[in-house]
Amino acid sequence: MAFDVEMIQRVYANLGERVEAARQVVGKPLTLSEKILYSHLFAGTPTEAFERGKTYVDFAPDRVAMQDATAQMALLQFMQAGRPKVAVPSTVHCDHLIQAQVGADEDLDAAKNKNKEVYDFLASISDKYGIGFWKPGAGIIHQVVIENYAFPGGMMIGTDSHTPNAGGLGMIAIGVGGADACDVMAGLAWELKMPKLIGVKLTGKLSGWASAKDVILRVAGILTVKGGTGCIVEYFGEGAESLSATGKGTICNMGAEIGATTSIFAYDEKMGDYLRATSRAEIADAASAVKAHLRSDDEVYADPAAYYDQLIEINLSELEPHINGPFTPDLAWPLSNFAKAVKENNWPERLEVGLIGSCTNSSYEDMTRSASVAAQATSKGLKAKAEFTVTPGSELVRFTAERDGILNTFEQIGGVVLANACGPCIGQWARHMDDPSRPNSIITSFNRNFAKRNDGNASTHAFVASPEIVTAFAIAGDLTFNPMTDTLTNESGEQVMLDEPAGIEQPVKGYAVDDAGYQAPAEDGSGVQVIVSPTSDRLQLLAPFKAWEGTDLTGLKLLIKAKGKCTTDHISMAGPWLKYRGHLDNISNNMLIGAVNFYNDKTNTVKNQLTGEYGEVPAVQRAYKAAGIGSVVVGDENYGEGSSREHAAMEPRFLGVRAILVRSFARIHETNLKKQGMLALTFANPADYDKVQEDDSIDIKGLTSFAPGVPLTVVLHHADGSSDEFAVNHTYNEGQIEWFKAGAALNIIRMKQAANA
Ligand code: MIC
Ligand code: SF4
Repeated sequence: MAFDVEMIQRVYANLGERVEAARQVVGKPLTLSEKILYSHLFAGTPTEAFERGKTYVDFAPDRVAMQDATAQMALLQFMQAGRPKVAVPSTVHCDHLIQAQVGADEDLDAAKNKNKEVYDFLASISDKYGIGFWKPGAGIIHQVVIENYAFPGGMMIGTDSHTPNAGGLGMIAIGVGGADACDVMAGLAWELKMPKLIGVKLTGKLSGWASAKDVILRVAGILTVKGGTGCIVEYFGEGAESLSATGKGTICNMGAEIGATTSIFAYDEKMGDYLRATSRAEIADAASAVKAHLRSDDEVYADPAAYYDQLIEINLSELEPHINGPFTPDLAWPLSNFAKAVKENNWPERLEVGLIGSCTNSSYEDMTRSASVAAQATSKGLKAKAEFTVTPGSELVRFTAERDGILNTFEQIGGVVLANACGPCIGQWARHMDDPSRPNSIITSFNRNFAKRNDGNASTHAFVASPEIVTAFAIAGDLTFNPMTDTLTNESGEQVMLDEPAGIEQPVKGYAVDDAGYQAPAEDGSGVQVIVSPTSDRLQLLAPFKAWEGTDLTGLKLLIKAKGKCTTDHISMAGPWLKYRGHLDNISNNMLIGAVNFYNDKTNTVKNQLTGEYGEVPAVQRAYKAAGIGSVVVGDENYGEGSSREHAAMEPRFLGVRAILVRSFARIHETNLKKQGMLALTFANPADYDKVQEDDSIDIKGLTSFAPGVPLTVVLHHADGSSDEFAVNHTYNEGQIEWFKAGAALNIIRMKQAANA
């Protein structure tokens, strides 16, 4: 399975020279992010400086990681590129399609049965193209990557928005759509706008109930879900050095929730410890030898304000545990204010389920800290009053935690250990509830808590916290409980308190695993058959999207004007729909069904302008498509925030939507739209959103002279005969305009590949 030592040595061999060249062209000391970015230019040694937040840069990432729910579409696209093998080390991880129902073993067996066709497809396509395959049960992509592949100073992309988890090991790891992964696997450059940099200085040291998770919960409160857009968040300071590598990973992981491009920590002893504990001493040694290049220059640390575009300082010694939610991860409550907030907002006080683990929080340290709380419950005569589930992030963690009696400690208070998979984090949860419409509260140690995310129920109030806080709350069964100040009544009627958690960063006896679940690809995969049945309802080979017709677009219908938050979960829901992630036609039946229609405040009910009747969004759009009429989707701020799933861009493209016009976009989604040949436009004047009316026909003008930095024009023809005309902005560069013209970026790759063949 092994990490690619030679590749890492190559990166380190070039590092010194490239960093020095970058320092020359930039003309000042460098931050860590700049060092890594400039040493991964597609063109090799840096010869010019790039303006942050402005210039598009071509990069050459070292690795690609994909999870099963996004890999299907990524690899269906890769098949079209016409290459015999992937150009960089790549892996597939089977984690998203396992539903939590009863417990680990039964659920894993059920998933293997139910998803056989998809697993067979992923295994065979991996085998053919030289991709490492992690079987169902092996673990969640980000945990497996940090345990096996992440390395300080490296750069990777992954088809999942929480790819930045690898920043815990000092890697620039960025979440992308499958089409981007496809480019890199095809040996092409990967393009990104040079990110801005947010510095977070951590002083002091964590103590008591506070943990690494609380750092990011607090940062999310400060920056909000949009605050990291277009930025890399770089953590530094003595506080940073005191955090374990996996704690750092948790912080970087959840940077996705503030829209950050990625987050990162400099190489330090804690990373060395983790690399050694996970059998990668060679990498620790190699990294130590170049450690000056794996941190910012001293001048940066001495005067950070001069080098970062924004600077935040957090004193870990004063940091309280936080609980964020409900419904959005940036609603941050310090523990001491939380009970009051629960009461004032009338959130259901009774806690029904506490869920720990996931890719965000299932390190050995997390497990031991939570287990120390659970063990006290047992010794003090308490049991978990709420349901309590534990999701290990990988088989390595699970096996080790079982050996060390940790899982048993959870089971003693009523905990149920689920499969090493996403499960309840992504709606793969058969929750046992009398009445799903009843307002209720759950708390997780995961990262996201948008409405319906965990169990599909809009009435579930989901809160996010550290695993030790979740464990304490599950024991209390009450959201107004504060483990730092409150007592609980035990089985003998006595008042008892929970002591502060205590954990161990690395297992004393070392990590252990029987079968990690890895399958290496064939040396020569040319004879391997990739199986896609033509009658499958889960997999469908792709047909290329049509090229642009060469004219302005006129007479488009407004499909929906989405109101408020419209995340990728609203655009292409997960949960039950994960099943169709490899079948574009079938999954398109979920397009925008979660978005709220501005005109009637309802979901999945929009006016069909051809009949005047209201129908479901996908059905109305299919009616436009059948009539040969294009349409436009209008949205609000941060449209498409959340996940990297490109289905949210491919579905509208496939069904004939021509433009997405919003107040602002989330980065990954905007790129996904561009890649698929869709027009991604923003109102030059955000107030023009209000001019859009339900019966509008829409023209988009200026496409024949479509050029970088030049706004396009939108004309709204209202039903009463009046019209409005205004400018709309875009961020397409030359190359991206070519994608639009060709119908999709992939069409260009295919043409190039054919020309080379
Ligand atoms: C998520 O956490 O929302 C997911 C499911 O992992 C997604 C990817 C997906 O939609 O498949 C993500 O974060 O990118
Ligand atoms: Fe899986 Fe949840 Fe992590 Fe996404 S955030 S990779 S769904 S565990």
